[in-house]
Amino acid sequence: MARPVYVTTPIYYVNDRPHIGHAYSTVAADVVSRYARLRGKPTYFLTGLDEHGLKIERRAKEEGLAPQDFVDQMAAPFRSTWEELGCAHDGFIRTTSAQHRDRVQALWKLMQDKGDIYLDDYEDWYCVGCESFKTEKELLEGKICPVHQAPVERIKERSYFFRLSNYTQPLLDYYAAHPEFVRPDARFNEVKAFLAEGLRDLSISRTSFRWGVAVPGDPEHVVYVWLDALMNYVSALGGPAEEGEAPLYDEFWQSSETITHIVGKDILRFHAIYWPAFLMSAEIRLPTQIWAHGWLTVNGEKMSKSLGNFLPPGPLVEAFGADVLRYYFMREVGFGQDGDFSHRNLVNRYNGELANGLGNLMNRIVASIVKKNLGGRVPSVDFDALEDVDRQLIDKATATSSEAAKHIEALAFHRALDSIWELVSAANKYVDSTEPWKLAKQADKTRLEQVCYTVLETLRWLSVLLFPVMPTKCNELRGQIGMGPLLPTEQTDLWPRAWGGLRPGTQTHPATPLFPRFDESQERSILERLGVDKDVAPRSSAK
Ligand code: ME8
Repeated sequence: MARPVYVTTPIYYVNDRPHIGHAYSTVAADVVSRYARLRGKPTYFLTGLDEHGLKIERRAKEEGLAPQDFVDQMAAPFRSTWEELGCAHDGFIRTTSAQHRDRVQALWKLMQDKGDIYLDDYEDWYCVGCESFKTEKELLEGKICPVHQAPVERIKERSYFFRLSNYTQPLLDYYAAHPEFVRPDARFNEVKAFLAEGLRDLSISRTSFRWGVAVPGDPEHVVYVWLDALMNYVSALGGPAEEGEAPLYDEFWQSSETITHIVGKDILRFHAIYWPAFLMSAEIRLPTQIWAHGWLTVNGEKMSKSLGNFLPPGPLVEAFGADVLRYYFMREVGFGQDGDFSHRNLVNRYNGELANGLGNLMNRIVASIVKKNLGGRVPSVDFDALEDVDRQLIDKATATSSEAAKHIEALAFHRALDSIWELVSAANKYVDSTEPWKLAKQADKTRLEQVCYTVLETLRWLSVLLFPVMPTKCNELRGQIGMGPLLPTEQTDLWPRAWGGLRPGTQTHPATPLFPRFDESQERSILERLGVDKDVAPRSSAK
C-alpha cells in the first residue's frame, strides 16, 4: 500500500501581489505532489495565505480598506497565479477562515493545558516586516532589521509567553534522532548552532492591535501571527482533532508517510524550531521534513520594493507558457542554493534544451519520419531482434527512470532534469547514428520500424518522467504519440519501468511543435514586451 504524502508551501503574506519568489516555492511543491501522485500515493498539496498581523492591518489602512475587505481582494491574484502556473493544490488555506481560527484556539488550549503558556510583561525590538522580535545582537547599527533594512519598533506590552526554553533539549534530541528533519544539511547545521545557544521563551500574544485570532478566554489579546500562521498546516486538514473527527487530518497528518514543508531559507527558524516545539507541547506528531530552498535574485539584483523589480509570474507565463517557466525554475538553480532568475538564461534554456533537445526529437520522428513512411502509426517490432544500439538507449531510459526518481525524492530537481536531459541527448544521438531517413530511402522497413519504435517509446517514457515538471506539455506530447493524458490514480504506480508500453498500430497525431524555436527577432520582441534590456546579463556581484 502506498502511504499518504502531505506537501505544503509557506502561506504567503497578502500585503503584496505574488512574485516569482512565491512562484518558485509553489511550483516546487507542485512538482513533489505531482510526482507522488504518479507513484500512486494518496497526496495532499496545501498552499494558502497568511492574512493576519500588524503588517497586513497597516497595509489595509494604507489602502483605505477594512482588513477583511483588503485580504479578500488580495486572495484573488494568488489563486489565479497558481492556476496559471498549473499548480494543482488540493487545499487553499486562508488564516481568516472560521475553521482556522477555531483550530488555532484549540491548539492554544492544548499548549495551555500542558502548562506551557504564562502571562508576563514584555519589552523588546520588533520588526513588522518579519513579524518577529529581534535581539539587540541581531540588529544592524541604528536599530535596523538586517532582513528588511528598516528600523525596528520598541514594543512594551503585557503578553502571553510560550515556554520555548523548555524545548531546547527535546528539539536537540529530536534532531539527533531525525538527521533528515531539515534539508539541506548546511541549513540544518545553522539551526542546530542557533539552538545550541539556548532558547528564550517566546511572546505569543499582542494587545496593541486587533487583526488576529483572539486568545481563548482573554480576547484583549490576539495570537502572535507566527503561531497563527504555522498552525495552518494542521488546521487546513481540520486538526487538531480526535481520531475520526477530521478524516483529512487522520489521513494526511496522523498517518502520512511524509509531511514535507517547503519553505524559503528566510523562514526556516520558525519552521524548524518554533513549529516543532508548539507541536511537541500540544503532543501532536511532527512533520518529517522542512526543506529550505535558496533565494532568487532577478537579473542579478535583489528583488525589493524600492528597486521596483518584484517580478510577477503572469507576463512570463504569457510569453513562455507555464511549463517553460516551471522547467526553468526547476532546472536553473540547485534546490537549496541561492540563484538568479535571468530572462537571458530562460531564453537560452528554452531554445537550447526545450526547442533543440526535446522539441527536435519529437519533430524529427513523429512529424517527419513516422508520418511520411509509416502512415503515422506506431510500428510493431520484435524486441528480441533489436540491435545493441537500441538496447543501449533502452538501458539508458531504464537507468534514467530510477535516477530521476531518486533525485525528485531528494528534491534535487535540477539533478533529475540533468539526468532526464541526458536521455533526451542520447535519443537525439541515437537518431543521428541510426539515420532513419536513410533507412526509409533504402526501404529497410524492419530496421526503420525498430528505430522509430525505440524513439517513440523513449518519448512515451519522457512524457511520464517530465510530467511532474511540465504536465501540460507532457500531455500534449502524449497526444501526439497517440496516448491519452496521464491520469494518476491512487495505488497505481505510473512511473516507467517496463519497456514496450506503446501499442503497435496506434495512430500518432503530429501537431504544432511542442517548443517552437525563437529566432532572434522573436526573442527581441519577447524581451521588449517584458520590459527587459536584451543584453541584460546577471551581475554576479549582486547575488
Ligand atoms: O514569510 N526567492 O510569507 P512571505 C525565493 N507569511 N523564494 C522567495 C523569494 C525569493 N526572492 N521571496 C519570497 C511569509 N520567497 C510568511 C510565511 S508560513 C507558516 C508563513 C518565498 O509572503 C519563500 O518560500 O514573506 C519564502 O519563504 C516565502 O516566499 C515568504 O513569503
